[in-house]
Amino acid sequence: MIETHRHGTILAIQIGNPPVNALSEDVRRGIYQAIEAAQSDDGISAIVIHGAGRMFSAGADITEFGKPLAEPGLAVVIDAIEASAKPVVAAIHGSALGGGLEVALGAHYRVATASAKLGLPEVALGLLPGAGGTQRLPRLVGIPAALDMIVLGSPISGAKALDIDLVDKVVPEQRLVEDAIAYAAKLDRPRPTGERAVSFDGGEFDRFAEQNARKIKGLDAPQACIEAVRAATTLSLADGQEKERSLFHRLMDGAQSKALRHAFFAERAAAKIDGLPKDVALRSVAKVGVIGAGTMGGGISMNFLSAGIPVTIVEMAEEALDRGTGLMRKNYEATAAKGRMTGAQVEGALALLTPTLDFSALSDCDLIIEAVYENMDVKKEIFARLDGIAKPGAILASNTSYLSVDEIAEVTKRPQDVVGLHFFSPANIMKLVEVVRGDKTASDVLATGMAIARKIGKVPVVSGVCFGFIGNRMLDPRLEGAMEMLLEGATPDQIDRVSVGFGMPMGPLQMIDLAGVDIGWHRDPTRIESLRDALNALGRWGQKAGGGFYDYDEKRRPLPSPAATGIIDDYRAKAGVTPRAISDEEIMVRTMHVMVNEGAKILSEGIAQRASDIDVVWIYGYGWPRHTGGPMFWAEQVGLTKIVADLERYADRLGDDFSLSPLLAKAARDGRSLDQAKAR
Ligand code: TC6
Repeated sequence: MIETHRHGTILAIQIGNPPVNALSEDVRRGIYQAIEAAQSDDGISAIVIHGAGRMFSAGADITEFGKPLAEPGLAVVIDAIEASAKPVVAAIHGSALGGGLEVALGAHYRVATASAKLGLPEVALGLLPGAGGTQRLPRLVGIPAALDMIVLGSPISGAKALDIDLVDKVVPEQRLVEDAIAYAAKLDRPRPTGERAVSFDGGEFDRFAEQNARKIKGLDAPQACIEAVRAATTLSLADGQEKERSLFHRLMDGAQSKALRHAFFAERAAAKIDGLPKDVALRSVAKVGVIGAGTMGGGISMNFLSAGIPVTIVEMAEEALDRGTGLMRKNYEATAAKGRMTGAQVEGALALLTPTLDFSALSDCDLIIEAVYENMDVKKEIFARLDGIAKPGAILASNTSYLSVDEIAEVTKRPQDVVGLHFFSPANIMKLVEVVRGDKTASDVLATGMAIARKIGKVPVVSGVCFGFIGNRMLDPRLEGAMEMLLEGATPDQIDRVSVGFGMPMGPLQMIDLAGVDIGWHRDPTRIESLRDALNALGRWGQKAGGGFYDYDEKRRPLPSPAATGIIDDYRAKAGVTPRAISDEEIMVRTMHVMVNEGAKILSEGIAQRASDIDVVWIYGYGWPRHTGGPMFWAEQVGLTKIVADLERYADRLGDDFSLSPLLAKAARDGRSLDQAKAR
């Protein structure tokens, strides 16, 4: 775990705890003992702390959270580092995150590689840096930079860290330890961070709060982080740390941190595929083909281009191709205008794009993704053609959001090479990809699908084949519940407010307005059989048409719509429904609990491998509030018994299609989690 090496009079303490050098109990004890021993060793003049392997350290061992803390605690270790009578240098490569960066802040000097990542991401886990970070960082870099790093959790590079005086020297990676030792050899005294004063003018906190109000609203951890940093401006290091500790424990015991830590591990668990050998060899993907230059095809292509992978995009007509590539350029330029890309990067990405009308240009692609509209016949025709031209071993993927990947695969002579890669709209931004495992999908195709999705910065989740896969299948009862309650007397605003109040980016009806009220429906005014038909017949197709359930202002904010209300009232009257008052509780059950019920079915059928995969789908695909952990984690926190009781109470309003998931009922009855109930 901890190795020490002598280089003349310099002691190098090496942290070696793969894969991320987490500061587990043995690591903490090892560092502490090495620092203490060095104090009385006359042969040592200075100390260097560095990490073995990929990084300095990713911080506290998160798997130890929630258990009784084994001594020495991290704060004690870091205080010992700072109290060292011999100068201590932290030598940083890879990542120094959370407790890892706090160790470096306790050191007296810091050297880093230019590409190293330094950050305090605890806030993403619903915590604050609880080992002195909120007190030491402001003393080194000032309040504005400290607030950015601590409250927003944004990491910075070694090069940027040099600019803001967080590190003292930038050195090349291959000479990191050597240069740090040479640097340490020239130091003659320690320089404790805690003895520095914080410089500030008092206005920093208000300015920060004003600029970031939206990002931190309703979240416990950012508020506590601000309070802790504020303490650094008035209290001594020791008193500030006391304050920091009490805030840390309050967060650690709270529901939000528990959920956020769940989300962290859920995301990593999703990367693991049942029944797949861990060392399965991946297929190489050096060139990608995309069929369809619509919004989806264009968005999908951008992900690969941005990752430096060439894309051939195919359309049927010149006009559609030009429109699609034009939109990609526009999106890239908008990103550049926000300062997130340089002009050269935009041109570099677009230079990797080959637009063509020639289908056979796909013949040298390693991965071909079909992204045309949802129609089984069209998809079958495309896959049959693809089978004729794709090179042997190419992966043939469909971006279908509902249809059977197995049925699509059947039209080819290579069903083992077919997989679903379901991106979420807007595909260049949303992080989720459902990787759909067909009956015959080969292991290496599935593993490559997961790996390539990660390579382009996505969060992939494996789904089995069913109508709508994990995400959209759960969306259906949610949207249906919302539509029915409209008919029964609720207003769009009343329904959506419950979801938005819960923390969703938008309610179910706002979501339909965004996707298009007419998507999957018809616009024929002579066939009005549902509320949606009635809206479509009068041109209320959603945001794209200026309005659907809502009207929209120039900033695309939803406003109550007299026109939509008129259509709804009219349809309700024609349907002979007498409106009634609908409570927020009923809305909750009919838009959220029904999703949990569907999720439990998805789990019991093996469509999702584990409950937490469903959470990842909803967090990354639909903006489910991460601080509640995702729908299945949330349900388990509310209590499955309560979820079931609520569903049963409203059973007669849930429609004929509703049935309680036997797995959900069993888990509730036995007091077990859904995964446990499934395993039995
Ligand atoms: C803190 O420090 C608080 C201090 C106050 C104390 C009082 N602990 O992400 P990867 C595991 S809070 C335990 O796939 P990458 C991870 O689960 C901490 N385990 O790798 C996975 O395990 P699996 C603040 C950890 O190269 C494996 O390591 N720090 C930890 O894509 C590989 O991880 C953070 O929040 C950990 N701290 O990314 C940083 N970190 O293979 C959290 C990772 O069994 N970590 N694991 O599934 C990260 O952001 C990333 O892991 C990374 C490496 C950027 C360091």
